[in-house]
Amino acid sequence: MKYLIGSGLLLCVALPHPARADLVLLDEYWSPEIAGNDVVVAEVDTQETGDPTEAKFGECSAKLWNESGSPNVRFRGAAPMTLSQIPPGDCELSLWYRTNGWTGPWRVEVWVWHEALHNAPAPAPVRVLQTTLDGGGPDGQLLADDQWHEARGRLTAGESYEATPKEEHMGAAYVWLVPVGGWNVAHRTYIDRISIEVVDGDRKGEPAPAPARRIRPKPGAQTDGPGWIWWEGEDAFEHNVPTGGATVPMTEAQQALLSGNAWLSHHGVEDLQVQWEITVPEDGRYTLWCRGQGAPFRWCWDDGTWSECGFEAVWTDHVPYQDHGAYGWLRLCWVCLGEVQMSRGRHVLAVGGVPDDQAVGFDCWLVTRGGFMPDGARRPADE
Ligand SMILES: [Ca+2]
Ligand SMILES: [Ca+2]
Repeated sequence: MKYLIGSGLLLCVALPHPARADLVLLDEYWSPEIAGNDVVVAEVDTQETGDPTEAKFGECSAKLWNESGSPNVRFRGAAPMTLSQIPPGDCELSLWYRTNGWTGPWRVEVWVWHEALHNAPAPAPVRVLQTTLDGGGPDGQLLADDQWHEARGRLTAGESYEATPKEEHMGAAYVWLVPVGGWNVAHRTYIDRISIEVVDGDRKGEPAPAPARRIRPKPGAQTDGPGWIWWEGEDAFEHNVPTGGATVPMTEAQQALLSGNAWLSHHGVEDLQVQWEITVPEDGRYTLWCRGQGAPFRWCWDDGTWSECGFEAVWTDHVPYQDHGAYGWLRLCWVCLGEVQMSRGRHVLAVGGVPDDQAVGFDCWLVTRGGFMPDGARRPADE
């Protein structure tokens, strides 16, 4: 995984406003990375299933089920924290669950990816915090009444805690649900909002960033202005970008930096392919602009020839988006891709050619017959 490093300029970033004391690790974007012990795991979108009780918070949760084995899953998310914010011994981890059968105790581990630890030839995430959850039943077992319950546990330091820098942001955070017992029990179990609360010590009561909310893509949507068309990266009508991952907005403050409060992004996609569709109201010569995170890509209109936005492309209007510690800032920025003659009617923009190990993000696009001065997520009509 590679990230483009910021320019080194000291940039002022608006502090997220205090909203709650819980640091939310997972809530509306569930990205299972490892699933073991025959468990099947999937992100649940209650807008699609039509059953709002399948999520405890917001509109999405994770669903785990197995006939044999036991539920063992590692989720990957972003890391909206430093370790200094969540000192072991002073913090409790909270997890909401709803199960119709599984009562085995669960251990939860927090793993992080950190550049400073990875001089090894095969770098890997490390375990920094852990706890065994009290599910509310006898001996801490989960309650299998198919109702939502909170399970909690006091976090202690994991094996790599001491060696991990405490003040730098993490590259990614992982939450690993590890069953302690209860094998071969058929069940269906939902998981929602996993968060950390500082319950003791000097940092108790400190505000944590407000968590992101789920934004629904509107494939084919566009905004028309005088001589320009603007559309969102997340509104692609066809793409192979998974939900979740280390680059989705995890906080409300991050969403505020994005046009439409969302982008089409992931920490690396094999053979990325995306298509957007727009309707051009009148013939003309348009200039194409893209707001993304600076990775190289190729693009093509309709069945035309492919053009290259390479490593030498000039990206401007850099806005820090997410601090990845030693990897530097993941940033939002604009690139001008030149002029294109477009006829009135429907056109398809295809993008591919992003290196597989490159974090990728497309926030929004603009074609305009006039000038354009990039200014974050501000549209031409806002000027
Ligand atoms: Ca949720
Ligand atoms: Ca967007």
